[in-house]
Amino acid sequence: MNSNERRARGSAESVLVIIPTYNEADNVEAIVSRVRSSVPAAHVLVADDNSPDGTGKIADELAGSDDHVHVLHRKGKEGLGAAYLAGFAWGMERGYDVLVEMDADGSHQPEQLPRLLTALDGADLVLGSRWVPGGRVVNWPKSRELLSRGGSLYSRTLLGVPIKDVTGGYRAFRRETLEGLGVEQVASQGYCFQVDLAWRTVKAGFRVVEVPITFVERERGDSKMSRSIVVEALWRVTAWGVGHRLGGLARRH
Ligand SMILES: Nc1nc2c(ncn2[C@@H]2O[C@H](COP(=O)(O)OP(=O)(O)OP(=O)(O)O)[C@@H](O)[C@H]2O)c(=O)[nH]1
Ligand SMILES: [Mg+2]
Repeated sequence: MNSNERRARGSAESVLVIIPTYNEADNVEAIVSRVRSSVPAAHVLVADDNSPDGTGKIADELAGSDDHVHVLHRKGKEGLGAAYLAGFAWGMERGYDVLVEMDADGSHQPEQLPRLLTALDGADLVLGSRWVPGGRVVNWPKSRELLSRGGSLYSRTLLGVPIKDVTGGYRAFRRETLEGLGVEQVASQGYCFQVDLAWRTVKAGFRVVEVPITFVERERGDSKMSRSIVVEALWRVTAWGVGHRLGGLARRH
């Protein structure tokens, strides 16, 4: 059944929660079960990049005993952005109405997903936001908070996107939004991937709403955050911002 048929029948929208994983063997089972109990109607897609620690095998076992859980096995580590693009394509081919991004490490609490989905009634993209009133971060050192707040402020100012938490990765997209963005051309990874999608969404004229979330720093497993991810975000956002501003000037003259 495609989304139009589903809508015509008046049934609830179908939701796919995409969870990219790389070496999340200690986290994958807990996050999947928390999503399943928080929003029982939602389906889950684990997009695993052939994790050496066996995350993909655990995900297969979960999928084997629950028809709402699916696994997309990818051949190797290609980054967060590539895993999401493959997950979006998988979900859109199967006609899901709503596609959700969620980290595997528990930072994005599945218990707050209903809040994002409710806000999607009046939006085309909902961002779980740490930096709007009511949003917060648990267990982060001040340095990490400064990096995140600074990254958002820099991107927001340079690109002119009216979003407080533009690097966050807890999001719910309507499928029509993704269809309207030309996501297949997105090459960015990491934080930059999130900025890129948010910026494209704003430029395309879609409605973006931020809802406050409590972001909890990972307790188990290793971070994949690296200096290169931060550097990539910095140079790409700077290049886009300069291009955007020069384009604006050229149009005015
Ligand atoms: N499939 C896939 N998933 C990835 C890749 N890199 C990161 N991830 C996943 O993307 C999510 C976010 O990565 P994290 O390592 O938590 O990055 P972060 O939240 O910036 O860093 P921490 O705050 O230290 O957790 C996690 O679910 C990771 O397993 C990748 O190359 N491929
Ligand atoms: Mg994390």
